[in-house]
Order: sequence, then C-alpha cells, then structure tokens
Amino acid sequence: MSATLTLHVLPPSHPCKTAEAALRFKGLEAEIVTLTPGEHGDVIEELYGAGNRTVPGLLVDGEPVHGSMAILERLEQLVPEPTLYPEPIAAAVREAERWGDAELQDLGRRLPWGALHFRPEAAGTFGGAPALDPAGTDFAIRAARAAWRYHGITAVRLAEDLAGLPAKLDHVDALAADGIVGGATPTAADLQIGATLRVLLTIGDLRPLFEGRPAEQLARRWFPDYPGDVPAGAFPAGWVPAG
Ligand SMILES: N[C@@H](CCC(=O)N[C@@H](CS)C(=O)NCC(=O)O)C(=O)O
Repeated sequence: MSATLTLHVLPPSHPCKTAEAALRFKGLEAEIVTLTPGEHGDVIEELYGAGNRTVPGLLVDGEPVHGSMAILERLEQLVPEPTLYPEPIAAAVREAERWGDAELQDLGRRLPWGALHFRPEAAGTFGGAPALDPAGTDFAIRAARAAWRYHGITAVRLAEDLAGLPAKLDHVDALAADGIVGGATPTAADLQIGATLRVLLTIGDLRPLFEGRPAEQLARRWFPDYPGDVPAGAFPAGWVPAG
C-alpha cells in the first residue's frame, strides 16, 4: 500500500482520534495536518466538497474521504488485514459503529462544553496546559458561551444528556458482553465508541459512572492518553446520576 495519506484534524476532536487510532492499527503513516479552529470549516469545504465543514477528513492520493466512519471504511479497503470489521460480527460492528457516531458522539462535545461553563478555568487542560489564569478564564467563558450556542446546549439539554448517560454505558457494556467491542484487537466500533467515552472520562463528575466497567476499559485501552480534566463538582448537585 503506497498511497499518500493526509489527515486533517482539530486538536481535541474525538472522531479525529478515532481516525488516527485506525491508521495506527493498520500500520499506516499519514501526514497529520492540524487546522486552526475558526478557519477549519473553509479549508475542509475546499478540500472535501460543499457542505463538508467538520474534521476528520482524509486525502488518499488526493481523493477526499470525509468523516470518521467513511475514513475507517476506506482504510479497511486499503489494508484489509488486520480487519476493523471481523467476520462473523461485521454487521453488528457496523451497527455499533453507526450508533457510536449517531447516538453517542455528540455527548463528547456537549458534556465537556457543558461542564466548562461551570469550570471555565479548566479549559486550558484540553490543550495540555494547567488551569487558566483570570484573563485566560475570561477567554474561556466567551468560548464556552459560543460553544453552547453552536452545539445547541442548554441547561435542560445538559441535564437530559446526563440522565441518559447510564443507559448508553449499559449499551456499551452489552456490546462488550456480545464481543462486538472489547476483544483482543479493536473493531471499528471500539475506535468510534472508545474515543467518545475517553473524552467523557476527562470530566471528573462522570468518572464514577465508568469505574471498573467494560466501557471504561475500552476507552482507556485504545486511547490511553487524552488531554483534559474538569475537576469533579462542576455540574450542579443532582444532575449527575448515581454511579
Ligand atoms: N460524525 C462526524 C462528526 C465530525 C465533527 O462534528 N467533528 C467536529 C470535531 S469533534 C468538528 O469538526 N467541529 C467543528 C465544526 O463543527 O465546525 C465524524 O465522525 O466525522
């Protein structure tokens, strides 16, 4: 396989981590181009076509492949072994990957930004920096407000997301029990679901919900290092379900 691969990412994006983990699993080298937030939409649209403004995007010898699911599928075509969609569970892996993309992935945006509204000084940790000083915190407050607007976050939605999280973690544990995720090598579902769960583990309030569960193991196994730490006690009392 001698295609030239270029992956376009934003720094803390979890679907980008999914694509990067898949490249590693396939033993593929790619040039990683880290875009500047704010400019990324226009760059991506130019390269990947009208309406495509999110990361990740992968160029395969210049051919645009946009979105984490499409990227994993394309990498599987390029390098079939080791497989991300093993038989006889390939159909179930695809369904779990779809669930991870459609039902879980947004929580990896809404819950961290939701928590940062209450602990804006922690925003710097997502860039690998310590807690922000007051001037940095002012900047983070403005960023969190913009993110709440962009992602349609409200307190009501946040509380609903939190209330719905245990059922989602139960679903992941059920997938692990059925061998769709959590095997010796990662499936596409491990990489899609694991990246989102790993972001959620950056939120101290949520860590007790994960403790000792397959959902925690798969997130930490394929994504051992992940920047970000919002100390426990961010969400108002009573919003986080009991672990
Ligand atoms: N489901 C898509 C979603 C991609 C997505 O929303 N990426 C976010 C980063 S996590 C993004 O590019 N956000 C910037 C924006 O919306 O402008 C995928 O997995 O590729």
